[in-house]
Amino acid sequence: QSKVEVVNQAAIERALTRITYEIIEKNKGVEHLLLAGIKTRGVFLAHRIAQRIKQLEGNTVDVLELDVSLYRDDRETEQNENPLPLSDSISIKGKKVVIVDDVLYTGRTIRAALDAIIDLGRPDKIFLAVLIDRGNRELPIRADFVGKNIPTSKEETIQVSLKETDGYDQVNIIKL
Ligand code: 3GP
Ligand code: 5GP
Ligand code: MG
Repeated sequence: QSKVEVVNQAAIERALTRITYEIIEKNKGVEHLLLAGIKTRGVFLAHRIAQRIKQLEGNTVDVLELDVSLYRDDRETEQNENPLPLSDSISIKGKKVVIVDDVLYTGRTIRAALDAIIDLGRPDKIFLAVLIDRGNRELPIRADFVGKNIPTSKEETIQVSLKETDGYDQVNIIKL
């Protein structure tokens, strides 16, 4: 097994800063913006983008925490679990939602996230921001904002470590 660092802490910070500028530019500001982080690391990345928006624009943008495991088409789920992943009281209607995740791979997680969000209301628009796009899509899904494209084979995985969950920021390719 080999482990190679592909993105260091400074590069992660810069990528998030660039993505934040891109989001602000694409939306012509941050009005009606809502960040939807996908658990676990997507939530922390969404909070970091929200912090940057606050610094740059002065506005507070809500961060919704999405748990899409119940919406996946390739996972067994308990029928009586609460299907609503919403951390209550945030309205989706008329919002420009930016889904935030750490790694984009087959696209099935994002498809599930779209289902989850649309179940909650009708947003004006949905964007996708990811820290790493590792390729190998199985669905017609693409990201609007990408930190870094890292083409991988099926034998490789991307290890994303973040301060909030792992104590440090780093992205590695793990080869089995
Ligand atoms: P995350 O919730 O912080 O994103 O899927 C559970 C965790 O395992 C995820 O953490 C993800 O980062 C990590 N993981 C590493 N490799 C893979 C992989 O190939 N597929 C999936 N689904 N998750 C992976
Ligand atoms: P997808 O549904 O696009 O195949 O995978 C996206 C989700 O699975 C992401 O939320 C991510 O956490 C996880 N995932 C898939 N492949 C990897 C990977 O190589 N590394 C990490 N860290 N997560 C992955
Ligand atoms: Mg993830």
